[in-house]
Amino acid sequence: MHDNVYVDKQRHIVDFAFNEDVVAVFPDMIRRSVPGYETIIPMTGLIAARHLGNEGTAYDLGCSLGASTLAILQQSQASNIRVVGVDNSSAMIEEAQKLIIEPRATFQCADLLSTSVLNAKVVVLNFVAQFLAPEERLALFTRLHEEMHPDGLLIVSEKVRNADTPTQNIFDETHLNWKRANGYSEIEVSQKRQALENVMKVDTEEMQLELFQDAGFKVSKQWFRCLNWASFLVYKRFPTS
Ligand code: GEK
Repeated sequence: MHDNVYVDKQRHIVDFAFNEDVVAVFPDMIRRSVPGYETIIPMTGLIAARHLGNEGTAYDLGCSLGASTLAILQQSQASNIRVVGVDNSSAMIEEAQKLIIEPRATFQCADLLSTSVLNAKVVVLNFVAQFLAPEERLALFTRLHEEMHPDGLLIVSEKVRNADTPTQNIFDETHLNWKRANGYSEIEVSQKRQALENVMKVDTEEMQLELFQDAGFKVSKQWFRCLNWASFLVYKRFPTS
């Protein structure tokens, strides 16, 4: 279904929320708004499936409709793996449960800030930490580090910003042009931007890497970047192969 959430001029732009209106158009919205989404999701599946091997649990925190959950399951033949999708939007979880009917998948409607990932080999946070308050992020990553399997791998994708203004302006403007090229009108672009302003606080790439290190993770590698969208592989211990 085509994303038309911000087509009509709205008198007050309410803060962006993952409600029924957004759920209905979500795959179209995210594909046309997040550069690299269509690379990051299948790669998440490949990387996570490789890391899980024959058994183990992966959590897909902030799973929305379960795109990463599905990508992992599609890339693994192992019957002893489990993927748990977690989202605090009941509209998202209800739809994900309808879309992904697979014995290895379960979904929970819960706040990821209070969801245990005990012994998880893989935890995916694709475009979700950016919606958390900045002061909550270190505590979250520290707890994930404590709870995960000793061989745990985090896959974190985020919107980032540049510390230097010229680069930030070039990337920002190119992103807006990309959205226009993807069919969004001026009014859609500006209303969505206003709606996201209060709910999305983004860090620089350097701040992201520092956050993972401060939380206790040994190795963080950025494996993808397109304009201001980046994805990181974050290891609890040094990977050996
Ligand atoms: C994808 N990962 O398709 N607890 C649980 N869920 C949350 C929380 C929270 N505290 N805060 C936000 N969410 C997905 C895309 S979308 C990204 C993730 C975007 C959920 C929120 O309900 C929404 O479904 C998701 O995080 C963010 O790869 O829309 O830009």
